[in-house]
Amino acid sequence: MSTPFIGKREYFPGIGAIPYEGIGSDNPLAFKHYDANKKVGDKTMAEHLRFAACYWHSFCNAGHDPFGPGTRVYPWDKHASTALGRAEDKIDAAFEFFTKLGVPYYCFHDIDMSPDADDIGEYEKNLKHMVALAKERQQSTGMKLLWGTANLFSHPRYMNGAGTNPDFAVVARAAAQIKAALEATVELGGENYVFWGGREGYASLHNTDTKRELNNFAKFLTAARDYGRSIGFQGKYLIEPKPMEPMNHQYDFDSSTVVGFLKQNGLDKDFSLNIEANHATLSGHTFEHDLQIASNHGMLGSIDANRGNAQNGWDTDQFPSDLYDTVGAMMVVLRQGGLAPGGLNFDAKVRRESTDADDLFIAHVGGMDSFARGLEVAHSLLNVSPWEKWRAERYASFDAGKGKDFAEGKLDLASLRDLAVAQGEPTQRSGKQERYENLINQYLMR
Ligand code: XLS
Ligand code: CA
Ligand code: CA
Repeated sequence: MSTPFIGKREYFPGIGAIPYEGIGSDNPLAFKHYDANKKVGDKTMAEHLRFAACYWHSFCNAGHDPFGPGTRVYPWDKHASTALGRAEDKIDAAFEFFTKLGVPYYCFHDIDMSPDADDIGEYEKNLKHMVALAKERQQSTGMKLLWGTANLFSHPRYMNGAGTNPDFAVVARAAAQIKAALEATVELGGENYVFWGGREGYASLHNTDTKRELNNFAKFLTAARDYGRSIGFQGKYLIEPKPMEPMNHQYDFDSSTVVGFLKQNGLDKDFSLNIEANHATLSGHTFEHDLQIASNHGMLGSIDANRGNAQNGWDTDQFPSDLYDTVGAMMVVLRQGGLAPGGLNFDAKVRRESTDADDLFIAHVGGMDSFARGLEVAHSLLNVSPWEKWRAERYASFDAGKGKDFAEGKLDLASLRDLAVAQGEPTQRSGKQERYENLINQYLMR
């Protein structure tokens, strides 16, 4: 992370590289917990957390909502007279921001970085041009690409889905974009490639053949996987579950649903999951639940770090600031031995009312600090506190003897019945939930 400002002009004047100042500091533009080189266990914070910033919310979204236009005027949109010129300015702003913030990774959709076009040749040409610039900037700053993806949900042609569209012409059109986005990801050394099935679902069952759409979806993903491998993509493919919004129902509903779909279609070796906090809560789970289920299958690949809003349940994509969430998430990540080659991508946006240039920095600083503190607390809970011992004791009856035989599938129902008779009424065992809740608070406040 050498030069904080590399473009034609500076877009965030007055803001330098964000320093670590520790918890005594009240400087909003300094880290209080995230100290990139600090060791937690055998890895540094930077190695554990693998932070990424995203292109779409921070550089493309000016704060529009269904009731009004954007509230922020972006300086990178003001100078150039062509879409390509504005994209070139935007890439300067993006890399200036990434490097000043000190995140090692970024993520983008094809048309965040490069102007879209209905003509496929023009779209591909634009993307190649922008990817060449991104490559130069990656080389001069040391920034890396956590994942690339294609936006198959914004253009009106995708209103009925992309890979699951009832019209084959749209499926093929979507494939053209995935092909280009995979090539871009390979060219930029992307470590993962994400599929978020934004409109892969339905608005109404009346007109939808779900069996056919799901079969087509599997063929679409298989073709994408094979093409990526054929051009040298060695990273993980990631499906990002979300239960609804924009559709009434989305096929990639939650971790369990996606794991089942991948296994059913022979895709589970190449694909893992990218879990977004706000999508997990939309599906009626907690963030930690969806992380844990993916991890149980060895398929927790990466995380989109954000949070929803308890008052309305929408996909509000707020920056993560809830320490209970980050502790819970990092417990899952640490138990599975880390996230690499995935990372923690801030798929989060500042509020529509947050209109100053420094708000984008403040929001990311808060998210990074929240996960850094979550990491430290989770590490202590797992390695210092009695948490793991208590949890193991709860299941100790399966560690030896007949309980072990049962867990290994060696006991039939009749022998279980005879054992029940011999042992008599089981002794009541408290779940002791409050003891764990108190332990989290105790370590959070240390
Ligand atoms: C939208 C999704 C999207 C994916 C990438 O809700 O979170 O941004 O992460 O297409
Ligand atoms: Ca996301
Ligand atoms: Ca979201």
